[in-house]
Amino acid sequence: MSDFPEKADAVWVHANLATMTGSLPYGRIENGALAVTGSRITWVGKTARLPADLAGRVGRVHDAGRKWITPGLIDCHTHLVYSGNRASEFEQRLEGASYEEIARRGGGIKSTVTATRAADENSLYAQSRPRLLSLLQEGVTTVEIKSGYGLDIDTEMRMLKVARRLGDTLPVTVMPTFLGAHALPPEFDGRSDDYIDFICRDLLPRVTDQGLAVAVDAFCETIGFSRPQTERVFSAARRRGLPVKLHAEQLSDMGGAELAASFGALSADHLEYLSEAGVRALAGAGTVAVLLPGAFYFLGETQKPPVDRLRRHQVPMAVATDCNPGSSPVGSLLAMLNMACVLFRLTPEEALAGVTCHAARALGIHHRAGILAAGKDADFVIWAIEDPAELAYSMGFNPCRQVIRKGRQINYPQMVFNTKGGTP
Ligand code: DI6
Ligand code: FE
Repeated sequence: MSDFPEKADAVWVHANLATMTGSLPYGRIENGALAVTGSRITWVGKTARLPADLAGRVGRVHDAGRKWITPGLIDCHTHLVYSGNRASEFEQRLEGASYEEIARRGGGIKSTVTATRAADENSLYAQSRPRLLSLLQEGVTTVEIKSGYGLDIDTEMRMLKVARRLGDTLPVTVMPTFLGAHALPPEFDGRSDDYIDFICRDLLPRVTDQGLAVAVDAFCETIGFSRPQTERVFSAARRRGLPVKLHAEQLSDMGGAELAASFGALSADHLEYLSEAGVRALAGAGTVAVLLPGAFYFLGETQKPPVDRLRRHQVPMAVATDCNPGSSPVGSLLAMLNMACVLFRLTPEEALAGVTCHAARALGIHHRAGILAAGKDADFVIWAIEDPAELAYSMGFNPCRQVIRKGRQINYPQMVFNTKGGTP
C-alpha cells in the first residue's frame, strides 16, 4: 500500500482497534494493524491492507491474536503526590461528620498539608510511586499531577519536583499542574486575600520560572477560594502564559465554570452543581467537563453532574480518578469508567473517550495523544477483552496485557516487584 511507511520498527497485526476517532463506534477497525516508527504511530488500517512485502519493511511483526488495542489511557486529574493518609477522617465521616465540617475544623486538605510539609523529597517520592504504579498497570500512559498540599514555596516546589521525578523514572508522561489555591494555609488564617497576593506575586512566579508546571488550577468553593480570588490567580497565570483549569461546582454553584470558560480554560472539573448557564459557557469556550465519579462516590454525594445537558450541548466529557487522600483515595482509572457509567449514566464508549481523546483535550495534548492515528505518540494498550464495553463493565479484573509507551513495550508485573525503583 502506498501510504504504508517505507520502513517501520514494528507492526501489530490481527488486532481489533478502538482508534477513538472517525464515525464508527469507538472508531473501531476490526482485524486492524498499527505500525510504529520510533516513538510515533506511522500507520493504522486493516490488516488486509498491509503491503505484500511487509516482512522486509518492518523490524518486528507482532500478532495481537484479535485482542483489542486502545490509545494509552490518560488520567487528566490527580493529586497523587502527598504524604500520609486520611483514614481517620473516613471513620469520622462514617459517624456522621461531613467533608466540609472536617475541613472547617482544620482537618481535611490542611491535615495533608501538615504531613506533606514534613516529608522530604525521597519520602514523598517513595509514598507516591506505588500509587502511580497502580494506575500504570491498568494502561495509563499519561497522568496529570497537581501540587496543592504544600501551599508554601518549598513544599509546592518539592511536590512538583517529585511529580517530575516520577515521570523521569517511570514510563509515563507526567503533566504537572500548580494548585497553590487549593486551601488556605494556617499562617494566612483570616487573610485569604493576602494568600492570593502571595500566590500571584511569589509562589506562581517561582514555580513557573523553573518550568515546574504546565497549567494552573484552583479550588473555587465556599471552603476554598471565591470567584474574584480565583480570577486573580487566573490573571496571574495568563500573564505567565499558562493555561488554566478549575475545581468548579463540586459542593455548590459558585459560577466557577463560567469564570473558567471566560479564561478559555482547558477544563472545569467535578461539576456536580453546574448550572445550565455553566454548561452553555463551557460549550462556548470548548472547555472540557472532567467528571470525577470517585469523589462523588466517596463523599456520598447525591447531586449528579448534569450529564444529559453536557451531552446536549456537546461539551466533551473526560473521566479521571481525582486520586487524593481526602475525597477520592482511588488507584484505578478502569474503576472510574465503571462508576461513570453506573453512577453518571455515561455509555461505555463515552467513558472510554473520557480517558482517551477527551482527557487529551483536557490536558491540551490532543494534537499528539488520545487517539490511534498516524503521527500520534505510540502510546497504546493491548487488552484481553472481546468488546471495548468490557473496560467499563467490570471492576477489579485488570484485562491489561501489554502497554506500549512511546513505541516501547513495558512489562508492569516486573516493575511492581522491583523495589529498587528507577526505570524498569
Ligand atoms: N476537591 C477535591 O475533591 C480534592 N481537592 C479539591 O479541591 C480533595 C482534596 C483533599 O481532600 O485532600
Ligand atoms: Fe481534585
